[in-house]
Amino acid sequence: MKSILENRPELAYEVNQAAEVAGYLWQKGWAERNGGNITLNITEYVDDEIRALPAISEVKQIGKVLPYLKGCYFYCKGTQMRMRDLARWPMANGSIIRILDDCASYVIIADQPVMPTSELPSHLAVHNYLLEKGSPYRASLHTHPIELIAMTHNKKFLEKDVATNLLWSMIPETKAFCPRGLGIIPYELPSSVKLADATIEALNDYDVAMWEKHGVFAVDVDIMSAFDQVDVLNKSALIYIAAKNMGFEPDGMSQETGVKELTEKYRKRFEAFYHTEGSNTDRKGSRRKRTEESPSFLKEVIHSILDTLPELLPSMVLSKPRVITLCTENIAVLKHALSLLVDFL
Ligand code: 2HA
Ligand code: ZN
Repeated sequence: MKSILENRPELAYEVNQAAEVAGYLWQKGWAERNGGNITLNITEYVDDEIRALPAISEVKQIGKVLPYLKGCYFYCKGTQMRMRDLARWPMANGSIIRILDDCASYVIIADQPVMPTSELPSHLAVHNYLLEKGSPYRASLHTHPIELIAMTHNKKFLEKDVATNLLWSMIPETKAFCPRGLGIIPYELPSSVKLADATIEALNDYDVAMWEKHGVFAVDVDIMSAFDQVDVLNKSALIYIAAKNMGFEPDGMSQETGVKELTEKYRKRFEAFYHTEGSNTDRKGSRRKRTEESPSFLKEVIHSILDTLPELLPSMVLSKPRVITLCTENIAVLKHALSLLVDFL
């Protein structure tokens, strides 16, 4: 049988990235049995031929009305499927669905009638929210990272931003690549509406939400970037635990050191990236649309600096920014923040 991925290199690239990430989740021990979920909004890769494909399942209800998903298409991990199997056979352990015009139901269109994850309503609600707020994020990941989950068995790490600040202070990468930190969601039943609603609320302020004693939910432009955010957070947790195992409380980096290192690291990445830009192609030689390697000054430096300013300058009573859109007012705030930074450096 012909796969929907055939002769569609961009769509195949996204789905193969999900397979690659699924393999990492299994290798890291974060995906026991059928643990974890991946959903990708692949609507931008859908052509007229895909739009004309017939349904290969009956119409299924989502259980919610999600108006921003009208006519959208998603790749979803299958219910009860294993990440380690999805890593090798993404289209036998996941499927592509079309949201119908009532915004409340869907059908499976390819390759096989694999029923999507039981967490589909919460994943789709998150995608609906991302589209509603104009976010470029198209991928969502739920997984069970061991050390991060272990931290949520201690009440002190459940307080707002305590875990985030500790994890950021372990290595500069964590703040650079997870600049919005880890939002904590108190325990709720898996698959519950309450958990989905709390996740959406947390995603206002964070890209990664931690479900107490269960796992993380991360969103980003693509699935590899969502994985990277969880990976750097868990790496920090491992460093913290390693220090504790050596019998001491780690010093942690001050926010000031972090800002300097972020700026220097960004400059090096920028220079390296723009010297090698010509080789930014995939294995088949066609140009990639997006790459997680491209440096983002806004994400890696400005977000982090703005997050740091309220702590550096408490007298200014600054609050942490949410998503930065470049309107005149925000540009003025950015300029002000940068002038403070220049003084500070
Ligand atoms: O779908 O991890 O929490 C598998 C899960 C649910
Ligand atoms: Zn789970």
